[in-house]
Amino acid sequence: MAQPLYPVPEAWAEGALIDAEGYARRHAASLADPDGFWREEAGRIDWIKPFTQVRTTSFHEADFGIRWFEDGTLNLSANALDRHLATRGDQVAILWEPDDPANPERRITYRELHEQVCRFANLLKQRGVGRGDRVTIYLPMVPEAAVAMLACARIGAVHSIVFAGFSPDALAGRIEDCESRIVLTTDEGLRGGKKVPLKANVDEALTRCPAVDTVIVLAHTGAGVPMVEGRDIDWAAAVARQSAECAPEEMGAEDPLFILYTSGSTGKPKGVLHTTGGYSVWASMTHQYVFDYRPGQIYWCAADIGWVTGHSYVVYGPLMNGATTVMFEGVPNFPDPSRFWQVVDKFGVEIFYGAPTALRALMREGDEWVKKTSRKSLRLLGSVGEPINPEAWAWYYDVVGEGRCPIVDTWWQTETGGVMISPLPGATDLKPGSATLPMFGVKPMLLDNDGTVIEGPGEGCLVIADSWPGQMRTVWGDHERFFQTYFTTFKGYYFTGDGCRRDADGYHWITGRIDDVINVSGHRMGTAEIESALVAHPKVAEAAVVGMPHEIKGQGIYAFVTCNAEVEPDDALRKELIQWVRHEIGPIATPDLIQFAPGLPKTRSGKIMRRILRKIGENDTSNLGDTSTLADPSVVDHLLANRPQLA
Ligand code: 6R9
Repeated sequence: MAQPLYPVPEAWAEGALIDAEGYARRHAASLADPDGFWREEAGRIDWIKPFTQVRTTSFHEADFGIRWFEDGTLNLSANALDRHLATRGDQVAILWEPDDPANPERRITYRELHEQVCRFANLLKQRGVGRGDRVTIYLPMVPEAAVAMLACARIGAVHSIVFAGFSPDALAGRIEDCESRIVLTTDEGLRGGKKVPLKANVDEALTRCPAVDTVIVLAHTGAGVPMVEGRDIDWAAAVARQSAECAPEEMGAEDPLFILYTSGSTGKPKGVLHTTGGYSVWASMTHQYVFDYRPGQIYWCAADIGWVTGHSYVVYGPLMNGATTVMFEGVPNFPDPSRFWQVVDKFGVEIFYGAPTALRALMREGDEWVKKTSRKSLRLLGSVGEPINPEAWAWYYDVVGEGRCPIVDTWWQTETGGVMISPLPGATDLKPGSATLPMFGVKPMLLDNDGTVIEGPGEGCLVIADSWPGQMRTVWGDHERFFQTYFTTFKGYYFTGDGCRRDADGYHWITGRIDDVINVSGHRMGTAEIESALVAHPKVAEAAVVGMPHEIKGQGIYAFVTCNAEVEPDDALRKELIQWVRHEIGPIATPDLIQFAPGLPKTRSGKIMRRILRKIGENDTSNLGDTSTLADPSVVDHLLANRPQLA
């Protein structure tokens, strides 16, 4: 099948940091001589003490370990702030756009950001936070979230950001897992005109977390929230008393930088741990090359800091590269579906990086909302979080970008720290829906289920053959789980959990998760987590959750629920279960469909045959495969006859 090809525009080929020839040459060099390549690339960082050892990495059990630049020392906040003061102290570092366009934006220069970070770092120290201590950040998209991250990095504390859309329960679990004693939050969050009771959520979570002795509360909406004497501190008042000087700690390259919890196919979310040196090099390098970034350009990544994209491409990557980074508190369709593009015009955004789910939602509202804005400042568009379907790609390219902006479709994961497979705008001809080619130092490979390497065109399980600097180092508190999860499915390789097709040009087409992880609006969710929330309900006996195609979310959540014997399932219970899951996990886990089922398809040994449920979820019931090994094949007929449809 011939794919449409969008060649690199001439202007990009001429002026870009990396052209096609440069990409091919440097990618080959990065694999042929990784030590030489990374020794040079790491020069982008101001090291306090230079490293002598580039890497000590092995994916094999006998000598398993991942260490980069290990005897070097540095401070990431100094690389994001102090190094810019002499040359761009008065340049805006963070350009903040509030939820409600009637409220004023905020422009924070590098000098101001440096001062705020120092003050906040001193406050953390005063509360007893030091090197290696974990700080839980439960903040909405306000500049203080970036201040808090950088302040942790400055003093060597390890931040763990919990998305401000998560429930008290999810928050409590993450506080407990990393044993943090301190939580940062606001009185309320604000999204699409709706208030989110963040401080109240923290209070509820902390009934389970007695070890937390400090909550720093930023007054954001000004709602008066109750403060617990001795535990809760008013952010502004406490910061005002701090010195504006705070020397950055000298951190080892392999000292922990942050933990970010992410869903896997089994059990509770994993605390993905990233360390300082390799992550800094990776976030900075990928941000610069993927976006062809030049210091001072107005750049907007629309991700929330609660996800890895917000870590690497709202805060760390851009600030290390001297960017003016836009931080948006709101949502794409408030007050109306023009909002993204109005903000682009207001600030003169040159580079916009967003998620396919938002594009699909906006596409449905019609082109007029886009066309009434100018967007003439835009030069480059990016996509992240899930596969972008060709329709959404075409709309992004033709309508939003008016055919003049390349789209970088960036494939990566929380675990990878930064972009792994992506076009470079001056180097790579585009094919809609393909993340195209690997970043420097990345060697993607396809394996079939028994581990045989697939050469040339084909489809299989996507693995990465060798380490890269931004790779996660461990699962917080469970190194064995790290090894088990990523390095045992295919011995000697990092297993991504994604399926992938490679075409005759060597382009990569991510086909989606091949484990029990679903991707809802670009958010990763383990089906097991939703199942365990459902079975925690007193009326539920058993639950199985699968993904289903969803026009806007990419995947929706389809839950099969078996109730306890005495329960008569009805619509009221369906609504109750939906509320229950929202409360247990958060609104992003809201089931789209709940099918009550007297029984689930099980093998004779009692294992749920998820393959069949997935097929029903996909509404692809023509070929359910072999059902003869089921304990009771009639269960399937009942499920098929009663499949609900999306409203
Ligand atoms: C950065 C981020 C990771 C999973 C990943 C894959 C999916 C991300 C993608 C993509 C196709 C892309 N994914 N980017 N699939 N094309 N450009 O999203 O991290 O939240 O950990 O999710 O998202 O399935 O494995 P994370």
